[in-house]
Amino acid sequence: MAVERTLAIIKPDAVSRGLTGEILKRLEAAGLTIVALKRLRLTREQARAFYAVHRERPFFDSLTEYMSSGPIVACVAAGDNAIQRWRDLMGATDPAEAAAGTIRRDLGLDKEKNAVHGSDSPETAATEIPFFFSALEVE
Ligand code: IDP
Ligand code: MG
Repeated sequence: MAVERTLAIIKPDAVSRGLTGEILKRLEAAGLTIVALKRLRLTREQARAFYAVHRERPFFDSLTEYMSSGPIVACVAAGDNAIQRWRDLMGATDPAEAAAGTIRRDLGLDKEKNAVHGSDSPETAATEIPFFFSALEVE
């Protein structure tokens, strides 16, 4: 299987609660490799651009306000089947519905403030990674 790359984000609710290390530890413990990493704060406009696919959804304004409310940690994780493996580690969107032992179940606050983001397909990863990282910044 080819090595894949996925964009992982530690969202503001998790960064502000000091969960960055715990989440990166889970990512690495699962055998994924961190090939790029940065901490930053999105502007409202940048958050709206990143989540543009959701612009018609009722939660778009709240989501983009929240995602620009404080610092995030963006990471490129690499490994065999990295996209699906990171989605499995994250768990379902709503922490209340996420499987036991997943990041969202253990650490998420609610369906919006659910601790982490992950690309959902190779096509999405191919646009989400360059949103945050230049080619020079990804190993
Ligand atoms: P995903 O992050 O599991 O891929 P998406 O459906 O792509 O879920 O939604 C993107 C993000 O929007 C979610 O991670 C969550 O933060 C937020 N979100 C999704 N659905 C809802 C909702 O029904 N209410 C509030 N926020 C939501
Ligand atoms: Mg999604």
